[in-house]
Amino acid sequence: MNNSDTTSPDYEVIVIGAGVAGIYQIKRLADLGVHATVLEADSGLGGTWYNNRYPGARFDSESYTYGYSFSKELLEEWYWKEAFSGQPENLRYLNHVVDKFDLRQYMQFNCRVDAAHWNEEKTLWRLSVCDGRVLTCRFVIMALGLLSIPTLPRLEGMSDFKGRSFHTFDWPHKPLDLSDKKVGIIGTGATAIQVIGEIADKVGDLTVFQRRPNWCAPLNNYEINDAEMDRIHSRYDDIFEICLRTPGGFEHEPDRRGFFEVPREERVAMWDQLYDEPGFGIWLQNFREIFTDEDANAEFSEYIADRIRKRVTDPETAEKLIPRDHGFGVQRVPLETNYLEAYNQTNVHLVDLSDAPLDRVTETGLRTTDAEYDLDVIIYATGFDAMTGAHDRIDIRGVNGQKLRDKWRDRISTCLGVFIHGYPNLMMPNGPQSGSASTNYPRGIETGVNWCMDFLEHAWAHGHNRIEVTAPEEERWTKHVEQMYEVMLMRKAKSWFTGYNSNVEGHEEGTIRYLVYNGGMPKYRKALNDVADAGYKGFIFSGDHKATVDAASASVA
Ligand code: NA7
Repeated sequence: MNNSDTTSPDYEVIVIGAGVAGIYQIKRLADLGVHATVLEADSGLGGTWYNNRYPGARFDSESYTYGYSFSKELLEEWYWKEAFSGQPENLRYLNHVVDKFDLRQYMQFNCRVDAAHWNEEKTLWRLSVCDGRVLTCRFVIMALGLLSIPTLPRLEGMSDFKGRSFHTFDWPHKPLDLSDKKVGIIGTGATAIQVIGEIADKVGDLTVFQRRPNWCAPLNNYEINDAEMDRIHSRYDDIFEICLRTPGGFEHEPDRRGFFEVPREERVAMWDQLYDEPGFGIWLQNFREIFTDEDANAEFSEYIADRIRKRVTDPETAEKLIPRDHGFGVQRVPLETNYLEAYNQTNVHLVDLSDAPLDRVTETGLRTTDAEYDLDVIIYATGFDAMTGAHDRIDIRGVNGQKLRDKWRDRISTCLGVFIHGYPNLMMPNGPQSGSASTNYPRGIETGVNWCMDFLEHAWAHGHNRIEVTAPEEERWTKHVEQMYEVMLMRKAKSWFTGYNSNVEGHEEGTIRYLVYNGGMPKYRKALNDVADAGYKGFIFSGDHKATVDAASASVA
């Protein structure tokens, strides 16, 4: 179908991406009877959980707080098997959701969108798909994922390597036997920390190439039996109610007592308890000063450093695993299983790249400035072009042909992380500067999608075919997001939270990119609601377009 030369678009809404956000987004559109489709670049649904098939890939969120909350029936019939469920089960869950609600009919796979151009005259978007089609729609919804564009190091010789090498995001879908292999892994972020803990005792030999260590804490995963799952089922209302009121969208609530008002022994007793508990409690149930006060952060970081010293047998290795350039929690905290203990195994070696950086990839392995390492497999656990990377890969052009890539080159600006001035009818339920990145992701997604749907229903009910945020309203939000970084210790961190990526031009050290809304979920939701309650003040509506909202026309008119 291609009627792009008429003013009636092929679809009312096109959703780009069939990950966790895209699935819920199309569910809401389908329920309303909106003529919509999802274009997905991969050959299956699931986004992050479709791609990241590396050993050890699993939730850091409690499984039962990660699942969708929109359907009681879905909640009741699904039995999570682990507190922090692994990738295969997570993908099975998402497929179950899609089949249960018959959503596959709206999804088109192997459909990478290469370009999205706004046509002002016809008030529609024209999308170029990799299969050669041009599809038009009134509204485009970007559900592209936060971490969907993997980045490789800029090293010489990468194509010379004769063994197997891949980014963790592209881990082979077919089983890979590493039992007698010499494996090298570059990176010690959240991904590498999961991989290393999982494969250390399953590979012949493992060499970890660490440029900077990362603070981490135990995941403390456990199996959930049916009886426990039944108890969880009975608590779901409470669980989601708590997730709604906590900044991170988890059950973990920050300790609101003043750090220095609580005696040191009491602080330590609390940390001892949190360290042994499952999940992000050690990060998010801690004192709030951990995020804002240098002294409080330093004291707690030293506590975690001691934990590392206790768990890693060789003192020299332990010291190398302790971060010196940032405190605990100012970068995204990886949760681990057996990560530190892996370094006590004789087949696991730590190469500290701060002494001798990587020089190049050779035919037989990796070379640093002072040694050569023979390897059969190289795993690049080197991170992502976070949050804006997937937008940058699409040639998005708004009013007057302005490229989004150019607009965002020096400064990312959005309204609520959802709208961008100059890009009418384009929405991002989980975009940069939205509440999703710093929260339990699906909780942020449901909030974002619900708000977008309310906005669309408002537009359809009033016959508006064009919505655009004003420049001042965008500036108001962007400044607010930027100002919030001022009190956070994380503003100094070299992490994807500040837009740092040494492998992407322009994102290297020294450039801070304000990608994350740091106010927490309740404040973010209030900001969204305030805009809606004010009748979407700060937005320009126009036209008297009558949407093709078949089933919905009665309910929204
Ligand atoms: P991260 O957290 O961005 O980690 C990437 C890691 O790779 C980090 O340790 C980097 O060191 C290292 N890296 C990147 N490039 C190089 C080069 N060229 N040489 C050596 N080391 C390098 O990505 P993850 O995939 O681990 O985690 C991303 C998110 O996924 C995570 O936050 C969760 O939300 C899920 P650096 O620190 O830059 O020195």
